[in-house]
Amino acid sequence: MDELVVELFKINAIKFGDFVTKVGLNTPVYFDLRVIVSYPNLMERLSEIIIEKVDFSDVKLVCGVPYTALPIATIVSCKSKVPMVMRRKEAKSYGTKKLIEGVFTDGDSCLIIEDVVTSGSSILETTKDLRSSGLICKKAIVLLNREQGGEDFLKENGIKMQSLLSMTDLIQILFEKNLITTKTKERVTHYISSNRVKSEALTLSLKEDRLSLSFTKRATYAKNNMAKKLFNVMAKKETNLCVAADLTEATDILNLAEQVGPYICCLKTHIDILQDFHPNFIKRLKEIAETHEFILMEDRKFADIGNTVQLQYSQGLYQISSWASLITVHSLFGRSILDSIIESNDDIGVFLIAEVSSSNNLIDEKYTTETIKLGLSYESSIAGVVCQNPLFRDFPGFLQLTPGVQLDSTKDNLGQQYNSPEKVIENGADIAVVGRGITKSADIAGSAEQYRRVLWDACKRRISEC
Ligand code: 5BU
Repeated sequence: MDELVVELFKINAIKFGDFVTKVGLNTPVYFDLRVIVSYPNLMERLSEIIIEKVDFSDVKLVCGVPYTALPIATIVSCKSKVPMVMRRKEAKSYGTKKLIEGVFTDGDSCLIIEDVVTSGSSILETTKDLRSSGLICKKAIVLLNREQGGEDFLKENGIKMQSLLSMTDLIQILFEKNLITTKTKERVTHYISSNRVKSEALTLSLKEDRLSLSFTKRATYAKNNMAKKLFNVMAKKETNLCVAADLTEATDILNLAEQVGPYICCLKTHIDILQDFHPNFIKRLKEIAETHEFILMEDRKFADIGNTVQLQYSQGLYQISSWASLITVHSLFGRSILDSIIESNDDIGVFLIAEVSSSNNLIDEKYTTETIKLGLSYESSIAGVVCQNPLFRDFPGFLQLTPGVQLDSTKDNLGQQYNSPEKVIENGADIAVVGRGITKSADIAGSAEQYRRVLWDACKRRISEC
C-alpha cells in the first residue's frame, strides 16, 4: 500500500490545498483518481490489490460507480473473471431506457467498486438502480475511505463497505515518506475529525422518485414559483384535474370556470378561439380563479424565433404575459425561445412539450430526450413537461401534465387519442387535462367532481405503491 500511495501522490491523484467536494464540503485534501487512466501499471496494481482483498465467494457480478471507478472495475472483472454490469447514469433521468447494461438474473449479488467515499451517496445511488433492477448489493470495495460518515451511512442502507485505505492511513504514509509537512498532517487530521456528513442530510439530498412523493413534499423541491404554487393548490384542494376550456364564447368559459372551479387546480385556455375576447373577460376570469384557487394556463404552444415569441407572448390583443401564470412552449426552437419568454416575464411557469397525444405525430425519442434536458437546464422557469410517459422520475420538482384523458372515449375523429384517468396517472401524470370529457357533459360540475375523484384516488394509490 505504501508504494501505491506514493505513486498516487506522484501522479497528482492526491492534492493538498482548498477544494470543494461533490457534496459541497470544503476540504484541505482532495483525491482525484481520474488521472489514473493514464497510468496502466498503476491501474493494474490497484485492481490486483482489490482482488486480493475481496472475498469473491458470494459475488456474481461487479459494478463500478460511474465514471471514475469504471476502468478499475473493468480490470477487476477481466482479472478475476467475474462478469461486470454497468449502470447508465443518464437513463433514469431522461427516458425509459435500461438502467443497467450487461447480463444478469434476479437475485445475483453484485460487488460495488468505488474510488473515494465521503458521504456514501454515490454508492447508494448506484445501489438503488442495481437493486431496483433485481440485483442484491451488500458489499462495496473502495480505494479510499475519507472517514466522514460514509461507512456508517452505507451500513444503515445495508451495504458493508471495505476500504483499501483510510484517510488516516494515507496521511500517515505520506508523512512517514516525508511527502507532507506536520502542519498539513495536522490540518487534514483536524478537518476529518470535525467534518462528518450527517446521514439525515444525505437522505434528503438523494434524488427521490417523484411518483412516490406527496405534492406538499414536491413543492419543496420545485425551483419554479408557479410549480410550487401549483403543487400547494393540488395538495390543498386534493385535485390533479386541469380543465381545458375549449369554448368560443367568453360567457361560456366564465360559466364553466365557476362550475368546475372547486374541483380543479388549473384552467387551461386557447385564448385565440374566443369570438368575443375583451380585457374585461380576463379580469372576470382572474377573479373566479382567485375565488376558487386555481391557476390559469394559456396553452399557446409557442414555437418561433425569440423575437416573434416575445411579441406573441406580451403584445397583441391577448397580452398573454399579463394574465397567464402558466404557458405551454414547444422545445423545437431550443434555448432562444425560453430566453425570450423569461426576458419578458421571469415569474412564469413554462410547460415544455415533450410528447403529444395526437396519433401519428412526428416526435421521436431523441426530441423527447433533448426536450427534458432543455427543461432541466432552466429549472427556475420550467414548471414541468407536457408528455404521455414518466420521462423524468428523478426530478420531483417538475410536474408532468398529460392531455388526452376521457372516461368514455378512446379517440375523436381528428386524431386525438384518449387514455382513462387511471391509465394517465399510471403513466406518470401529475396533472391530467380533461376538455370535452367535461365540457360536453350535461352535468358539468358533477362530471368535474367525478374526474377529480377518480384521478385523485389513482394518484393516492400510485404514491403508496411506488
Ligand atoms: P380534449 O377535449 O380533452 O381532447 O382536449 C384536450 C386539450 O389538451 C385541448 O385543449 C388540446 O389542445 C390540448 N392538448 C392535447 O389534447 N394533446 C396534446 O398533446 C397537447 C395539448 Br400538447
